[in-house]
Amino acid sequence: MMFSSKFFGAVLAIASVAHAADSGCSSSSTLQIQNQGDTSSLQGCTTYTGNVQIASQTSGIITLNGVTEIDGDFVVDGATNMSSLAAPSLQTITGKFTLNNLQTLSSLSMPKLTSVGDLTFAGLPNLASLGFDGIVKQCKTLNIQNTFLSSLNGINLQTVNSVTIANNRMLQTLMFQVTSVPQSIILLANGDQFDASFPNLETASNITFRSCKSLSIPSLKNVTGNLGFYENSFATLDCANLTSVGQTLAINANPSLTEIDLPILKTIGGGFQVQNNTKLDNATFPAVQTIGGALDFYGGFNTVGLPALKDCRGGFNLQSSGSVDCTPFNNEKGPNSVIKGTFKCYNKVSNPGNAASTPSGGNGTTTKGAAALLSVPSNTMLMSMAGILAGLMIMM
Ligand SMILES: *[C@@H]1O[C@H](CO)[C@@H](O)[C@H](O)[C@H]1NC(C)=O
Ligand SMILES: *[C@@H]1O[C@H](CO)[C@@H](O)[C@H](O)[C@H]1NC(C)=O
Ligand SMILES: *[C@@H]1O[C@H](CO)[C@@H](O)[C@H](O)[C@H]1NC(C)=O
Ligand SMILES: *[C@@H]1O[C@H](CO)[C@@H](O)[C@H](O)[C@H]1NC(C)=O
Ligand SMILES: *[C@@H]1O[C@H](CO)[C@@H](O)[C@H](O)[C@H]1NC(C)=O
Ligand SMILES: *[C@@H]1O[C@H](CO)[C@@H](O)[C@H](O)[C@H]1NC(C)=O
Ligand SMILES: CC(=O)N[C@H]1CO[C@H](CO)[C@@H](O)[C@@H]1O
Repeated sequence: MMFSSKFFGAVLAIASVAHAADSGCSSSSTLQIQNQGDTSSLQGCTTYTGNVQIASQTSGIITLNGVTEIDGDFVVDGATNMSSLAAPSLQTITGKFTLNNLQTLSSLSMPKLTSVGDLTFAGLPNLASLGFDGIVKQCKTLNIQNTFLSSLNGINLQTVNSVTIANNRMLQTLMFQVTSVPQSIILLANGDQFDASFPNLETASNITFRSCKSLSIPSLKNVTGNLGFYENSFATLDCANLTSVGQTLAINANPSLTEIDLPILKTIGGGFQVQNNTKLDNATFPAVQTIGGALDFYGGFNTVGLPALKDCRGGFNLQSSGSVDCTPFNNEKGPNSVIKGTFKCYNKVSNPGNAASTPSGGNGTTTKGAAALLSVPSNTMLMSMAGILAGLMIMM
């Protein structure tokens, strides 16, 4: 084979361009982009090592051509006049990917993006869709707040450490395949029909679900920290596989809730709250044995059942405007019995409230307990001392 010198010349020219660009493919100082011209320094780089920032005065359309990986942070903050952002070849951002306070951004196109370090999108009132056609599957933290997004199509995480999705008023659906979230999941104040689904989620540290219309967490087994359901509009709360909550379990102010199914929940390490769910008639937890903190229930219940309860280490407050039967709980109170802390059980209360409130107009009993003394691990010596002290307190 023969090559013309003209051909070789062209090859050399391309090589030297590539070489020149290579030397600019890494920097310890942040690369500032103020207009489309400034993106040319990324164009010849397959991987750019360093942080890239689009300046706040940037306007119009910005396209990052060529680059497939940013090994660093990519931040766009306060560029209120930037309308469109594209990166046709970008697959990976290893650090932060932040889009913050971009008032006119209406188009985002990153069709090859699959992996991001920490994704934070906030204050994007005109961004209706993500433009991640390649589907982002990996992300350490995901935080999306105050956007116009109507779907998270383009994100389907197999692994993530924490998820916060809040105040996205157009967002009506979310489904993630994750099985374990080592830190937290927080979903709050999204669309009025917001349907959240975690079909494979088995464990997480802290979980808050607030103002969801429907929720599916069929595989959830353990929450090691807090688990809270607040102001949701679903009628049934179903956690068929949940066995333990490490800290507080709260089911509060869910106005449509009529049924709770936690059939195998056994252990709650902290407090247990079922409060102000105005349509909930029956709060029965067939398998709950241990409550490490206080039980604090109030509402309109006619039935409250804790048939397996063996150890409630904190106080017990049950106030109902309905006709709950306090007899089984009355029989379980006392420093050496099941319910160790301060005990209140009242029915027909006109305005039922939490443990700190004094029930009015109802019928029931209050018994001071020794909860404060029992925060130390149980041991017979301490238990009997607590018993004596509790006795003394009642005598005084
Ligand atoms: C956006 O454009 C408007 C009108 O041209 C200008 O007044 C404003 O300063 C620009 N904002 C930024 C952050 O550059
Ligand atoms: C879980 O929530 C508790 C209480 O807010 C907090 O102290 C703890 O750090 C959280 N854990 C994680 C892993 O986020
Ligand atoms: C619940 O747990 C059981 C036993 O581990 C398992 O067979 C079942 O598939 C789980 N259900 C869901 C929906 O994950
Ligand atoms: C009870 O829940 C409703 C929402 O269902 C809320 O508006 C109200 O403030 C709550 N009241 C108390 C005393 O928590
Ligand atoms: C209350 O709920 C439990 C568990 O779901 C059920 O077994 C029981 O029959 C219900 N009681 C009433 C009075 O509805
Ligand atoms: C309060 O409870 C006692 C004992 O269960 C019962 O005898 C009494 O009738 C009740 N009073 C009211 C007002 O419900
Ligand atoms: C840490 C913790 O509480 N682990 C429990 C998770 O749930 C399984 C049953 O599904 C228990 O066996 C673990 O002890």
